[in-house]
Amino acid sequence: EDAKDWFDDRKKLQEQMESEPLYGKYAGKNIILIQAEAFQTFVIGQELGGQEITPNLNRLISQSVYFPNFYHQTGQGRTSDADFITSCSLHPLPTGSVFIRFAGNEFDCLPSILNEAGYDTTVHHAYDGSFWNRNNMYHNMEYAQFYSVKDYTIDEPIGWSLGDKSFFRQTVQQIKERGEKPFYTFAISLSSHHPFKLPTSSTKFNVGEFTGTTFGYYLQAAHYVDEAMGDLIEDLKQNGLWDDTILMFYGDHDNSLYDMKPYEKLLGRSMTDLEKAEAVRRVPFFIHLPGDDQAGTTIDKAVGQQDTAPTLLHLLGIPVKDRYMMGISMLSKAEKPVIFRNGEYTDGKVYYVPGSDGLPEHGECFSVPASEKLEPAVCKAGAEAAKKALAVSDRVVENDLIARFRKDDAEKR
Ligand code: GP9
Repeated sequence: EDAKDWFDDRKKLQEQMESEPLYGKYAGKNIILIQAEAFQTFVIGQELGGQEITPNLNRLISQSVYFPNFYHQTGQGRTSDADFITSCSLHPLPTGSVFIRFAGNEFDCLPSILNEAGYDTTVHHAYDGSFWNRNNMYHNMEYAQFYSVKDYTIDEPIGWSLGDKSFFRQTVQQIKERGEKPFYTFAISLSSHHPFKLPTSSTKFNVGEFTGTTFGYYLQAAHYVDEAMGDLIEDLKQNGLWDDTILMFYGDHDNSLYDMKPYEKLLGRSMTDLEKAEAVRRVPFFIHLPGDDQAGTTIDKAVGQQDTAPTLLHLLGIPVKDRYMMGISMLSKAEKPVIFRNGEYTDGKVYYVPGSDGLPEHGECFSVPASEKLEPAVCKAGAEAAKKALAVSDRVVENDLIARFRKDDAEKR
């Protein structure tokens, strides 16, 4: 009942989008959602030796709606957590991955919602279908089809399997071969996976003083992913799929490089305590709308992966308040903090980092963006609300409460 009350309260924020601009404006449009491996925000708009690291993404962002304060919210389940948070709008678990531990439970995830709305829903990832228990979880999420490594020709071997350039090219062909319905395509890239080192034939990007370092390999991998994205856009245009498609892009989690010195070297300045705390949380997110609608719009509010599904439903005109999702539309005027698995949170005005004992009075509270240390009391109520939201999510996931909520809802009708 306590968890149900939490959701009832959240619904008040979620329903605001229904009377806001853009609600339902893109109903029936195709959707491509790209989850980019270990792709962090600091490479966006950044130059190295006079060259842009991500020229294609920079251009695309200028034609899109961009969220510079978007954060990943993953835990130990890494890529699978990003997928779960984004598609199902809940928190990951304190230990392990929902995909592995609770793949049989009921959730309100995008594929089943979009199936009901008449979409053809597919997920594409050129790796072993059993990794992260994807075969089972995707079946439960009700994707119409999961294209795994066995559905791809390995004609560009990179890292764990197939290079992103070929992966995107073959994914476009797979979409084309499907029927007439509007499509929802979720594509998970892989080439920028740790340890990032690409074959020399795949990258000519000169990383100067970072040459031969893991950080340098990361920059080269990010540049390669950017080229793959540039090729994907061209391919979609050539195949007549660009004009009627909403394209969304986000980074799944950090790159596991936690020494801040190379970041400071790249930026050419020292980073504030806040920037250091946030560095591993910031991943890019943008939405390209058909016809370059809303091009150049920047929305500054603090948002996270959990808000992605509600944002997409906002554009399609599908209410969120009838579902059990924790996020709210990023396009809505409604606001709420972004909560991280370790109890950190930010609402765009403060950024809170818990102490080792988890007590708010022992945590650190920063002003955003000035990075001034505030009295812990300023963040106390937010820290407690964050703890509560995480506990509600855990209770829901671990006890299959959405199944129970739905049963109760049906009985009341
Ligand atoms: C492999 C890919 C990597 O299929 O999803 O997952 P990660 O190791 O980044 O969690």
